[in-house]
Amino acid sequence: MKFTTLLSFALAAATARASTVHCDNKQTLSTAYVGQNSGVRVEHVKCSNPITPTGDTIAVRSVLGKRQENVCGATCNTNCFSGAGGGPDPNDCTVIADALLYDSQNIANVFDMNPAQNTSLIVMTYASCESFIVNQTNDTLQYCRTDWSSLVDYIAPNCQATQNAHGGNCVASDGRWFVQVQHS
Ligand SMILES: *[C@@H]1O[C@H](CO)[C@@H](O)[C@H](O)[C@H]1NC(C)=O
Ligand SMILES: *[C@@H]1O[C@H](CO)[C@@H](O)[C@H](O)[C@H]1NC(C)=O
Ligand SMILES: CC(=O)N[C@H]1CO[C@H](CO)[C@@H](O)[C@@H]1O
Repeated sequence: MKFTTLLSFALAAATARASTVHCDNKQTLSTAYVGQNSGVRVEHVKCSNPITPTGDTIAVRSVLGKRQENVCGATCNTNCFSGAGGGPDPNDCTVIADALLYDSQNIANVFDMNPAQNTSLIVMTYASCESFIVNQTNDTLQYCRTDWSSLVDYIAPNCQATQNAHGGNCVASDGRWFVQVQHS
């Protein structure tokens, strides 16, 4: 997949961020259970503050004239959160990745992150693992479950204790979205 080489390259370079994401006035607007055994929780969450990659100061971008855009396959840069301990069990993350693949075949591969529908922050949780995706623009972005699945499968084992890490993220090269994997 397109981002794989870029991920490997970026992983070596950046490994110095904490994993805490701050959500003010958290509202969970919907909850569903997905995957083959319906064991993975999916929530649409609303925070009153924008969710940005931790320790990152990437400016939020707005591309004029694009109210809706499919960003499947877009490149992103991986950062591991440094320090061993307190990260998710990669085996639990695999269950999330598998649920995303299952849903890609049984619901749809493409999904919307639509600010107007409160779907700009989607959180998936299974046991010790949580992965979320954030739309950092005011426009609707569409992303592919197969890509999200690949990112979870990549970040979880490559940003674990044996790498002196406890989860990580992948920030879109254009700064418009990011995916994070962390302890639930
Ligand atoms: C979005 O969330 C707000 C609560 O923060 C709610 O008032 C509004 O109806 C929601 N919109 C949709 C389309 O669900
Ligand atoms: C997004 O919308 C909010 C609320 O309408 C606004 O405050 C903010 O400046 C907008 N951000 C961008 C990048 O357009
Ligand atoms: C969940 C989240 O962080 N949504 C953000 C999407 O991007 C807009 C524009 O920057 C923010 O206002 C939202 O908070």
